Amino acid sequence: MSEEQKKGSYGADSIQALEGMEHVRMRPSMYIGDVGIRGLHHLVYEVVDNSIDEAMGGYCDTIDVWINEDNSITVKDNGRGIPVDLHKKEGVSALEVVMTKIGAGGKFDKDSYKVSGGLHGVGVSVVNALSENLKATVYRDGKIWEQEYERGKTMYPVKSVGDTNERGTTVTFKPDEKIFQQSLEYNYDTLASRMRELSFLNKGITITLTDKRQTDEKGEFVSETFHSEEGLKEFIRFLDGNREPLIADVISMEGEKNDIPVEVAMVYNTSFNENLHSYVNNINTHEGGTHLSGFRRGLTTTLKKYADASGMLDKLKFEISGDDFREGLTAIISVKVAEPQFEGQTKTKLGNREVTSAVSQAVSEMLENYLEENPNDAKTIVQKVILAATARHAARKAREMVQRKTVMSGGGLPGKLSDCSEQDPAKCEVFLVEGDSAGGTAKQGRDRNFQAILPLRGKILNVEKAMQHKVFENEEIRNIYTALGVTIGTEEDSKALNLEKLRYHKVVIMCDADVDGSHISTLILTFFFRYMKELVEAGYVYIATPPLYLVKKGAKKAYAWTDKERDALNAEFGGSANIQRYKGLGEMNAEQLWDTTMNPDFRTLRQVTIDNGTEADRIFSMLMGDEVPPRREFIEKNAVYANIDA
Ligand code: 0RA
Repeated sequence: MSEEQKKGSYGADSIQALEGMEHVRMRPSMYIGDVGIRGLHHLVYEVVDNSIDEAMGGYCDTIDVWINEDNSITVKDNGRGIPVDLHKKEGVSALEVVMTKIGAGGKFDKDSYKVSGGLHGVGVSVVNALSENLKATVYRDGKIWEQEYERGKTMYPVKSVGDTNERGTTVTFKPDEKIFQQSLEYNYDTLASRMRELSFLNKGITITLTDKRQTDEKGEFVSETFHSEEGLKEFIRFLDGNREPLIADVISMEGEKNDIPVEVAMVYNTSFNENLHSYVNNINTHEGGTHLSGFRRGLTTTLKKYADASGMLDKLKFEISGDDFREGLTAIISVKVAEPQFEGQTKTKLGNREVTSAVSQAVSEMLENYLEENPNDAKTIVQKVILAATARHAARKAREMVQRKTVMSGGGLPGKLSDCSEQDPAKCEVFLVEGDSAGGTAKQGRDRNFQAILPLRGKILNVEKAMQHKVFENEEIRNIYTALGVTIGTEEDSKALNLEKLRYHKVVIMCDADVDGSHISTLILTFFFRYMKELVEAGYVYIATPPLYLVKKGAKKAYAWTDKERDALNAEFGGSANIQRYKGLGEMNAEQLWDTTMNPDFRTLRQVTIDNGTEADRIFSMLMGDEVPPRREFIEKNAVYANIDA
């Protein structure tokens, strides 16, 4: 350490580092996406990703994560430990450079390229900048080293605080309340899903998550350990646990094509849905991209070739489309790309051209082998494809009908829709309301300038269990398409949605606040998730939250959304208030519905987001599948949307 460093005066490089950290604090969203719940959790992923990198290099096999009592987070690994020796160019320890210099992350070892590294590999220094305090402890070369920071500023030079036989890195950080103003509270389930996902994507690593804020029946901290020996194969079994498999095995491959590591696992089930999940460097690429195109191409060409050669298609009177090969398919594609180019609205679409052929080749080889070695499964799959093609043929008419109706604007709106007068979609809302009577109340209560009402009859179709043509033939569902003004895609990709003519930027599901109501919301959400995913991804779907109680005493009157609120109001009114439990929207009059649930000044709308696509998929297949017990338990225990609502 130079004299200058000891005195704490900064060299030119340190000043630059400081400016970088200041920039992160001034524009946090540029680095972590947002400063809400999502961004808060992102900090953990960023730190864990560094340890995952170390594990992928083969230097580490155990990662422990704790949610501490004060909502700070500790991440510990048994890797090599971040180097603490002097970084020549920066004039401070390498640890300090990693922690305080934006983008310093992987500069040390060029040989093992960074393939993980947070949303876009922003690095742990970003977490440091956004933390009230952070402490790094390094176990390396027989010593324990330590350094602390406050809001990214170094508190003291790296110091040795003891001896050790261990190796590794431990980071503890507390997110800064000045930055994360919405909430500082970590959600155990959210972190657990991500840790589970990481363990499937990086087989062999053991990740433990422990919540020091909660204890179980035995008085022990809530904790789970995630470890997968079979990686994606196990991931598929986990995802498809609630579906009936069509073939016994999960088909999988792992290898390298043109220097791109490619892993694929897939299975067919008896459902009618396509579930493709793709990852680049452990990041879920919601918008797909070149690796997904490669998968589709490899799958279609190989299966088509096999089916043609088998003679099974000889009597078929129509063409088989790409969609048909993917009905009832669940697949995961995971690639590692050295310099990923992310595109698209949410920057989760892979752009690197070279990846398409790498994945396509890998998939073709894997499938060719499999089909050859498993002729019975091959036959079952081709039969399923033929069935899908036949149904699609039947669906064509139904789809054309929806299309014709939606293409005509204005005149073709459903009779049941009470539209609003405003024309600008950005200002318009539509409420999907359970039942005609609640629909009537909503119609009276609304502000007709910008709020439209579409009543839906009873339970809408469970699209999870219906073939596509049944979905497009369903009247309630057709009404949703026409009311929203969205058109559906081509035959090649029948579910691709065109949002250009979307008539409302808020689509609000409004159901009773009871088990039946949440079942209906779930049915509607399932439809949106499977058929209008783009709408959800764009953030246009919301859930209304009607109150559970009306608490009245004399002239005093207030609403409560929870039992706790109810009791608090009762106490506030001096006790023995008159308490009315709303069993459904129908029990509210128009004014009450407006005051509590529809008036933008007072209502709470819950925006539906898909934070974790694979988890949402699993939950919908569970909620809407054949197994009744897990569904009942889940619906009764949780608000249905608990796990997909950010
Ligand atoms: C660069 C070089 C070396 C280790 C690491 C980074 C490293 C970073 C993190 C972040 C969390 N855990 C980590 N573990 C290791 C080591 C270079 C060497 O020892 O030769």
